Amino acid sequence: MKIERIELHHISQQLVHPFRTSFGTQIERSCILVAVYSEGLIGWGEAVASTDPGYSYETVTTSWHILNDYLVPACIGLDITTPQDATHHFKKVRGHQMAKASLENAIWDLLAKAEGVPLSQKLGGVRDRVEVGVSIGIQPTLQALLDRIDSFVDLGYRRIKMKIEPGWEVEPISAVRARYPAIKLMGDANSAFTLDDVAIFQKLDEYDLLMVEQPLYYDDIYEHSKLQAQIKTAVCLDESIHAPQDARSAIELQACRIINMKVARVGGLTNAIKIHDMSLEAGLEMWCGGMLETGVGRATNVHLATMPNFTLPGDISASARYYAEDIAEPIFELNQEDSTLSVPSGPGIGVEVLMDRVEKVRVRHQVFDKSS
Ligand code: OSB
Ligand code: MG
Repeated sequence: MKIERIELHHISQQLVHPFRTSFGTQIERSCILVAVYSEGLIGWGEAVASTDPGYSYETVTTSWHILNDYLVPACIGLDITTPQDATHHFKKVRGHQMAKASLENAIWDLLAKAEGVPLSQKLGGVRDRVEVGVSIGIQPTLQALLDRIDSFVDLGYRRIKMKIEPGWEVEPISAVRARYPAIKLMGDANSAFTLDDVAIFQKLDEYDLLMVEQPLYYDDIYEHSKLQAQIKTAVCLDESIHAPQDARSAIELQACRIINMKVARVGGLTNAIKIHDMSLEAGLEMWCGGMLETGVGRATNVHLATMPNFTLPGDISASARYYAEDIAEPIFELNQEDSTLSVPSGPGIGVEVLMDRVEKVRVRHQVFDKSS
């Protein structure tokens, strides 16, 4: 298929509830929607970098720059039969995995649509519902935390992730565990601790957590291996895994027992599949992380999570947990009886982007075609 046209839509939407992590509070959520046109079809992908470089060095501005000046010009006019025919040209750019992923994932969607199959089928997915949980930000008080968790448990969520940071760890986790003795519970530190804090994690061993996510430095693998050796709870790596090479290091150093797979963080679905297969072979468990995506990125995640080694519930909550009005339809709703989302069965990612909604929240737009 010839890539005839690519459009970038930078949009900005209000979250229904502020989201506080150890690296900051988000209330306004920006992203770039990437649309790839060929033979009357449109493939969609989402660049998930935030406004600020708090989670990653990438921002919505750097993603725009890398897409606009390098990745999109390298793709326009290409004749492709596989996503790699396009991503091969991304090698000229180091890093910027979120920018790369948005365009690569749009191409996967386009090719799946051309074949008339759901993206999950192209990925070798094995389920039509994926288990999900909810990620809960740091709250002003313990009572506010318990109230917020109650509201999500009432909605049917059966796995709770709490954001933690120094001073907000043992006490809130013990309070939630006391209230919900059997719920699947975990903490995500977003790199807020150091190896000097081992005693805190040894204390957390008492609360039967599914895992602790990214406790240490955001690019570290080695020190996580030192921590994992001293605690019973499984360490899960998020920020530190950017590529299959990082997963290899983590496996060989026994730095974690679980990987949070964010397709955006690893540069797209091709790398996601490689890391999936490496983890399966090494006996590491895996789950699908989230970046507060719109319906486009959420749909990609739901398809990805159908792959066999996604053995733990993902951070892919229902659309209404994030946005009052989403830019794609149908929105994702929680199946309350089993805390799952259903995988769309149509071609590609299986959701339709609502252009009138996109235009309403759009702050920047760029069109590239063969002649430009
Ligand atoms: O660390 O997993 C994270 C959101 C933005 C940036 C980083 C993270 C998160 C989440 C929310 O935890 C996941 C979601 O519900 O999309
Ligand atoms: Mg995380």
